[in-house]
Amino acid sequence: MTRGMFIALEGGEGAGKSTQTRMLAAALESRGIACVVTREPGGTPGAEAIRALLLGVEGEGWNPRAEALLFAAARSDHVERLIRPAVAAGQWVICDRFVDSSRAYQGGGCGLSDAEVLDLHRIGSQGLLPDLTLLIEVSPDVAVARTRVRDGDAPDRIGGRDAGYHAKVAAAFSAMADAEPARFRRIDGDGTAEQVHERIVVALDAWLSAP
Ligand code: T5A
Repeated sequence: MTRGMFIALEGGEGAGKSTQTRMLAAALESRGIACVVTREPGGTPGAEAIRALLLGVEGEGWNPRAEALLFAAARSDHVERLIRPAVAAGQWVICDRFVDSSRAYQGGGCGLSDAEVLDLHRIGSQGLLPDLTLLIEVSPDVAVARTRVRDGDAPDRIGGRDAGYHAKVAAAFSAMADAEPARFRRIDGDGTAEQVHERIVVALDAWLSAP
């Protein structure tokens, strides 16, 4: 059996990752490629329980190091129980956010070093990286308009942080894509969902046309 593929979609709030994750999986399934669609934080019962701890707005929240540890713990369970077995079984795993979100949010946004975040990932998930990371980038005003339509005035604990925080997150994602061009593909997320989907299909051409 051939090994599957692990694709992560990344980007800031309202970039359209969840929408594009669903559209990509449907397009792959229509080509006969078996897909597993999942998300972070979450994807397994244990990781979903940690998600509720991280994103719920009750209580006083977490300091940046505790937050990073919780994301890493959720990811460890997700990788061990879902992602690695699915890829080993020949499936394509399409994941809405992965470790680069920790590097951007807990690193770029909260001030942990990239080395610290990657150390946690090495311990928790043996440093697993996606085969391909699609970074969806939208202008800040588009992101705000989209999240407002979806969340109204009730964002989650991290989505509700201020514009300065989200600008640091976007800059961190951009720097990662520049530093790792072999793994990242930058996708312009402005325009309709269908237009963005077409850009993703083009970016995947090399993998889809492989024998
Ligand atoms: N986090 C996560 C960390 O801090 N560290 C980590 O390690 C990880 C994994 C997760 C939060 O946790 C943080 C990041 C996040 O703050 P979440 O609820 O899972 O939060 O949601 P997000 O991933 O943040 O989802 P977003 O808010 O970023 O939205 P998406 O998935 O990018 O966007 P989507 O597809 O839900 O679309 C948003 C709205 O826009 C519409 C959709 O219909 C929806 O209403 N839309 C479009 N409208 C017009 N044109 C398009 N092209 C559109 N695409 C989507």
